[in-house]
Amino acid sequence: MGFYPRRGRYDYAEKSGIISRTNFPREVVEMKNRVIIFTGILILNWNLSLSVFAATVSGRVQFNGTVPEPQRVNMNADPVCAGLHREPVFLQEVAVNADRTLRNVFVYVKEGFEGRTFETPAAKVILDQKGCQYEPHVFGIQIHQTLEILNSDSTLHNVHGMPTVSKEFNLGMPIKGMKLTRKFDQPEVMVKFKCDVHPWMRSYAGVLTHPFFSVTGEEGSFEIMSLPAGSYVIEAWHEKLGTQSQNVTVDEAGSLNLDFTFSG
Ligand SMILES: [Cu+2]
Repeated sequence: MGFYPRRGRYDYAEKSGIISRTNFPREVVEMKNRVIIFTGILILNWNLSLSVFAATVSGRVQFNGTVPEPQRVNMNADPVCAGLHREPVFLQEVAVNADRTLRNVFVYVKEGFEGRTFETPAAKVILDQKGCQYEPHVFGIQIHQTLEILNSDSTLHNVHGMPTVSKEFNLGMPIKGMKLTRKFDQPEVMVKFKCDVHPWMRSYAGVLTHPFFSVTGEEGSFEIMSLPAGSYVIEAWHEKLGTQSQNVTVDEAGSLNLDFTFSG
């Protein structure tokens, strides 16, 4: 460790222009190299813990109780909308699959990433107005990520985004093929969208700081992948049946099965 007392001398010599940094004695260079290698290993370990050694939390959302009668949507107020459907259209509020699992449940990490920041995905999220319905009915998006709102119908839609912590917007989209984009600055579960022309149209966005979310579909299943080892609160949200949460701890490369049951 003889270089410590000599360090000041070399610092002085370097600042004075007597020597250049490349003329440092071998032990100083070796020590610097060791620090660089050690830092590199630390960064590598951190990245591995976020990618290779990451867990998956998956499961299903069950519905327990009497399945409500599906509510048929009456689109006669707008003949264009009515003309777009040959088959009856039903509200998507409590959508129970044949195996009694529940669709349109937003499952996400509610707690566990406080103080962490995540890259904004370059991919945009698309909210389509098609057949006078929103597609998707429930979705997730990260803060600052682009939301593209489309009108695929030959009729006027008025998309009314109703966040409470970000800026509300209310925009007429009269032309088929029209697009507009919006971003949310703050996380919020959930942001409601409605159409002021067609009162049956509803959509809900879970706006998060991170990408760890999933929405249940035809099999009522969800999957949250690439979750770093740690302890989290996982919440399941349903627009009519409320929320439920569970505490989980996942280790490196672990997989965890988690089920939720909502009662109707
Ligand atoms: Cu509309």
